[in-house]
Amino acid sequence: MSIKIQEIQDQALKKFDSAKTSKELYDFKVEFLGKSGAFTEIMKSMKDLSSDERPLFGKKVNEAKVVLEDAYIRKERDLKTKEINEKLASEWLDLTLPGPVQDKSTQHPISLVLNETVNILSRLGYSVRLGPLIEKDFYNFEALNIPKDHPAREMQDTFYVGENHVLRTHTSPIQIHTMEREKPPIRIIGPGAVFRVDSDVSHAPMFHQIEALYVDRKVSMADLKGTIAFMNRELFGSDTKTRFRPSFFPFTEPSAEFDCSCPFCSMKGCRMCGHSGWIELGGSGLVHPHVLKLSGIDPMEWQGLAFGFGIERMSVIKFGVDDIRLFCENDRRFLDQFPS
Ligand code: FA5
Repeated sequence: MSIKIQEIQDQALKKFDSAKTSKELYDFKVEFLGKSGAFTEIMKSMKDLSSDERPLFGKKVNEAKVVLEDAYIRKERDLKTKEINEKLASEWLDLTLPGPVQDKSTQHPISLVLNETVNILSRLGYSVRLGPLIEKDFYNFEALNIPKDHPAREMQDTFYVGENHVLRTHTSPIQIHTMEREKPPIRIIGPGAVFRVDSDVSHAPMFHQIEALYVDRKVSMADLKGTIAFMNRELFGSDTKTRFRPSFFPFTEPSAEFDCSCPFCSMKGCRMCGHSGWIELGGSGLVHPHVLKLSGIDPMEWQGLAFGFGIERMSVIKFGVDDIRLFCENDRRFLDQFPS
């Protein structure tokens, strides 16, 4: 019997030694030491032995098992080390290789022009104020001298939010919020999104405006014209001309729309300026005395100038984009062309 045990042990050691992978080694372990392995089989023959022989037999089997367990652990450790080394050798990383190209983000063209315009007006002493996108009817219209049923409400197709609230149709309500909260002299700009029921190549349902308001003693149309002409020259180049056309806004008196000379054709006339040589930018005027009074400011002591313009229009001129709707489509092929 002892010879048989020795034979199995030798056989197992040989197989363990020949194993090339941990998996193969494990299979050999099962073959000899597993539940139905060679040692379990040989233990079955114990019943044929005399009671004197049995303890010695059991001892020999256990000794052989210990030898094999030790051999298994050693071989398994060697194979694992070998496998890790092979893996490290085949999967080595060249840290000197260039990394994957990162998608770099760019600023949205509207943000670029908005920030640039805010910077220009900041240099003239204007500081930023913001207002809510959903406005009370009062701030969007009535406080701006546009009472209910006034025909001027038709000028701006409005998205209504319930009875008394609207998505603001312009940034002019920021004028009112500021005059209610602050005492003159006031010199503020209010940038932000505005909404109108409007959509074609030069009109979007959501677009951006910047409002400017300056309230002080002896503010005149000369201040208004000088400020807007300066802003246009800074934005579009020193040879840019500015034109004012008499117009009507219920919250300013007198009122004027302002245009800049077309930079695409040097005022010869082209598709971008509708062959007129001029591109419309926004509305302006001296704050109506009634609006000052409604906001608690004495029009006999203080005067104000105000203007508001569309950032998308400015961006069209700045970047030569001829369809305003491209600005809100979020197409990376379009957006990636702008500087970061
Ligand atoms: C106003 O919104 C006045 N609140 C401006 C103002 C402020 C006048 C202060 C006097 C004093 P208007 O509706 O004209 O005015 O719009 C101003 C500018 O916004 C337009 O000249 C144009 O540049 C831009 N704009 C108007 N509608 C759209 C639109 N649907 N899509 C893109 N830009 C638009």
